[in-house]
Amino acid sequence: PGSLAEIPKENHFVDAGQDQQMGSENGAHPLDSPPPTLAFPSISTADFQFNIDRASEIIVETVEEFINKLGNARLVLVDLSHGSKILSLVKTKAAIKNIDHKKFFTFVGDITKLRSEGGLHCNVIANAANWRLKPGGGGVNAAIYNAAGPDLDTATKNRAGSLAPGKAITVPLPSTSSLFSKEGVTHVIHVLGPNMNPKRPNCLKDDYNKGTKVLREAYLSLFENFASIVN
Ligand code: AR6
Repeated sequence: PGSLAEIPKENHFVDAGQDQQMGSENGAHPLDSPPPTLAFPSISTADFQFNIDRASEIIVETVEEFINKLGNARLVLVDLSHGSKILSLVKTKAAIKNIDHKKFFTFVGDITKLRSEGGLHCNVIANAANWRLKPGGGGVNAAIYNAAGPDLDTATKNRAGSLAPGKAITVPLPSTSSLFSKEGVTHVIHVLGPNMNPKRPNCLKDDYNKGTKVLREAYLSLFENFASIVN
């Protein structure tokens, strides 16, 4: 079970899942390095309360626009649980659009433990950041800063002091960071999505015209940043 041969050859989008993915990577020749891979969380859909159905539409559209500019590189949408609504919506919509599942798939796991616990090597991970680029605050931001150690905060502060909604910024991780040594992550891309939560700064209230524009811009900026690392 879990061999590469079991992944259908046609363009049916499948959830690689942990077992299948582990098998395919472990089955690779030891000298083969895995293709450049960006793991990203669903931006804005938890603490920032962006509508999940609309977000899934935007993810699939922007992935489709970008996927052919990435060569052999891969994009992976990650969430913590098998019950994740965003993963299942995106999986369904990507299948309808016949997006190549070898280049884009969903994966269940902690984005800070993808290689050690999931057997999936992602050299770049995205963070759903806050505008001050501060550690903590819960969600995936807190998880990434905790896993990376103080190096990430230092390296981030060297690059920028804040981020505007819709923008992304690449931070190379020092090799002393445990996220680098344990997981093989060389870069973190911070992304600031639109905020629909009245308790957080810059709330768009219910303005989904603006929100959609900003979330699209956030993903395109994320993918551009990843492409610059890869090329
Ligand atoms: N691994 C993978 N996915 C995760 C993890 C993890 N360790 N933790 C959360 N997710 P959120 P936002 C998923 O709230 O909505 C922060 O406090 C989660 O299930 O982290 O953009 C920042 O400082 C969801 O699908 O980001 C900002 O202030 C996705 O990651 C604010 O929250 C994003 O959830 C940003 O809110």
